Amino acid sequence: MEQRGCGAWRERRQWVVFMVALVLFWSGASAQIRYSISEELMEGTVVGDIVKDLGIDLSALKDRGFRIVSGSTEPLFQVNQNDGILYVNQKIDREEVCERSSVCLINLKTVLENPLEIHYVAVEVLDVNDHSPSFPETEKRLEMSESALQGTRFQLHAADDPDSGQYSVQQYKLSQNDHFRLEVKDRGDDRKTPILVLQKTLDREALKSHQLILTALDGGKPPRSGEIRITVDVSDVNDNAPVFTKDVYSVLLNENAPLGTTVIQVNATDLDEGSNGEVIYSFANDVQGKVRKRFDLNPKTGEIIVTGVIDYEENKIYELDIQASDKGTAALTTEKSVIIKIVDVNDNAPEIEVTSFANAIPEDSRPGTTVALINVNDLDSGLNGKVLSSISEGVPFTLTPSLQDNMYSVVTKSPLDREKQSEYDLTIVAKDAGQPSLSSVKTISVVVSDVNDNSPEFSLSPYAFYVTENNIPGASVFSVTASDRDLNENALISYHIIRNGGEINKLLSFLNINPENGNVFAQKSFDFETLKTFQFQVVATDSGTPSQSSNVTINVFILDQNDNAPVILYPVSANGSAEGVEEIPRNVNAGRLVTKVRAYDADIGYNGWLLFSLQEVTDHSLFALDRYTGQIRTLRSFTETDEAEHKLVILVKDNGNVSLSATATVIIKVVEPKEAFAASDVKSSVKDEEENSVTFYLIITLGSVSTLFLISIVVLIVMQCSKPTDYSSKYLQDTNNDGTLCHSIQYRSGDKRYMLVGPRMSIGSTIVPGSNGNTLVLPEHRRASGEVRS
Ligand SMILES: *[C@@H]1O[C@H](CO)[C@@H](O)[C@H](O)[C@H]1NC(C)=O
Ligand SMILES: *[C@@H]1O[C@H](CO)[C@@H](O)[C@H](O)[C@H]1NC(C)=O
Ligand SMILES: *[C@@H]1O[C@H](CO)[C@@H](O)[C@H](O)[C@H]1NC(C)=O
Ligand SMILES: *[C@H]1O[C@@H](CO)[C@H](O)[C@@H](O)[C@@H]1NC(C)=O
Repeated sequence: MEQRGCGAWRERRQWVVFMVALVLFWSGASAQIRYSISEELMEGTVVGDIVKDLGIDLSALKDRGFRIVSGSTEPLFQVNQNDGILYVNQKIDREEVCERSSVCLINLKTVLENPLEIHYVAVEVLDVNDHSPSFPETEKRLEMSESALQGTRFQLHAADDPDSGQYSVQQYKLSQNDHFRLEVKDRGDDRKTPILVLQKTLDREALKSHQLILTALDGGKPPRSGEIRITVDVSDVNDNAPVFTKDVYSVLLNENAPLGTTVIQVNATDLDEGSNGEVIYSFANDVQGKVRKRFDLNPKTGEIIVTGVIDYEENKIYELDIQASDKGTAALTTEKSVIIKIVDVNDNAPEIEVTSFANAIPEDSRPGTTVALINVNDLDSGLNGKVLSSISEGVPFTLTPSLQDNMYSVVTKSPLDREKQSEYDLTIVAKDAGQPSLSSVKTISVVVSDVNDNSPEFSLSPYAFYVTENNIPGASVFSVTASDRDLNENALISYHIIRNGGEINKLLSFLNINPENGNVFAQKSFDFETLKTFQFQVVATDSGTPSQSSNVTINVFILDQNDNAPVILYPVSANGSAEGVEEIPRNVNAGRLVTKVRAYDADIGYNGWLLFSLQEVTDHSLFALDRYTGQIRTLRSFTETDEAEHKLVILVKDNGNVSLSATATVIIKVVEPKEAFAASDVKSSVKDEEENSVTFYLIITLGSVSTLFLISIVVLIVMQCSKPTDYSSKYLQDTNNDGTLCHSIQYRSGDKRYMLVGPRMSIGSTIVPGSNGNTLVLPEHRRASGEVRS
């Protein structure tokens, strides 16, 4: 710099010298000359040829002494004594010598002695641009609010330049920027003050500080400059509202979310600084209380948490208006909606409601009859609310969906029968399609009401009753019962006997039936000997409308009682008593048939089974009576000593429980062989005639008895077949070896025991009362005494 400066000055020296203007002022006593030099000339630089200019003889210099009067010890100028040239003795700084005066003149006084001659020389020091403008500081920090208005001014320190005139500060320049421009206030006196003017408002958020460089320039050519770095810090003003980071806040939340669940976190940012940029969150004023009960907003973090029960069924969507405010003194606020969509969870079981219900349905209802209407509801939505309803299996009911949503009818699907099942518990299950699915169950009881669809049923069909003859007139002989599977009056039975005219009607006229209980009364005693069996029908009618009835055939079998005593058929005397006289030849051999007592008993079975015995006899060694046949035979031949007449009293006894008997008296006369023979011929022919008529009579009796027996067998078989299990029946092969009954069949029915008596193998007997069999009613305890009887 100095080198360069030195070179510059050397160049300029010529130019300075060249520029010396010689002004000579001539006055009376002295002349004045004036030189102009630039400041800062090098030591020894020639100012001017002062001697010549003053018109002094050069030779006089040494002789007379020529000097410059100067007060200072170090004079600025010197005169060369040899050639009279004025030169610069030391570097002259104009600013030092003249300070800020506009014309810097240094007045020199030269003295030439002998004679004293005083000359005045003025040297004008001309300014040179040797200083750059400078600012008092190199850096400057300014603070400006971003709210500062356009045109705001800010005065800066002026730059200083010691040079004067045109070399002083002439202009300022501001570095390129958008916001500021420079204004310069000229106060004259070479003093120019720069003023920073805001030409475009500041935005701290855009740029927090602005770096400017202010340059001051002087008027030199080239100009010299000085700089100051200006930093403008923009101070914050709460001019930015918080901004939410998302345009839309939308979130799904499961219902029944536990308390404290974070739903969403909202986030708003504020570009401002400090408290102007500190954001707090809150619910907007229009958020209802019921929403505030369920959600809470953390004012600092913006988290929305669950604080209440979230029920999809109550509210499917929440729209919360949220505010974000900063903490500036005039707080700015932004609102945003947060949409919380509640997701349905399958938390509601379907509900079954029976809206109408017929609690009794007639059993004759046709399939498809509606029994109940049910309404199935599920508060959930979607699959969680989609309900499948079903009815329990195995019942004759089904569910049919109705036109209305969620409505079902319970209808019958097949015919009902109250008698099979009178009540149904229908279990209706409603199940939703959620995962896991929920279901509910409802049971309804359906009662099947009775319809008169069953006719009465007799306990037996046909009935067979065994009635002992000689019953007490007016007493109940037997009873029939019928049952009806229906209910109440449909099952209330009344009985009556069918009387449809004809012969049987006469018989039936003495039979009555109690319409309520089916007891049958006979107004008359039965007589086995006149009527052995008959049949009639009883109708049972229920009281339903229309009523139903059914009939049953009743077979009545009259049982014999031992009410007939044996009747002696032979011998019979003229006056009707059982007496007879037999004559036999004296010479008969032993074993000769004398006669045969014949008897008849109208009863049957044991009651009619006759046994013969000798009640009285004159000589036991002579005659024997066959117990079964009544034949009287000789035991031995007669001897001379035997009497001629013998009397035999024969007891004929039936086998009834209380047996009845008759007696016959036979007088046997022993005659001489010849007359006896003749007599016996006559007798036998008479006897044959008698025998023939008896035989005929017996055939008829036997025929009817066998018919009755056959009927009895058939009836018993039918009874056996129709009720095989109810009776502990068993056939017992009775090998009763008392010699009277060869085979009999005992049949047990209830507490009665029936005995079928088979034909007896009685050789040669004329009257075989039990030969066609009969049915005897033997009470159980009679068995032992039965044996005794024979
Ligand atoms: C909010 O958003 C800003 C800017 O995106 C981010 O820096 C900040 O971490 C977010 N705050 C939260 C709590 O997410
Ligand atoms: C008895 O019942 C039968 C069928 O069970 C019927 O055919 C008959 O006509 C009935 N008799 C009377 C008299 O009602
Ligand atoms: C048989 O007689 C006894 C008493 O002698 C009597 O108790 C019983 O009932 C009678 N049995 C019949 C079937 O008549
Ligand atoms: C018939 O009657 C009985 C009594 O009833 C007599 O005892 C018999 O002698 C009498 N007989 C004759 C043949 O008359």
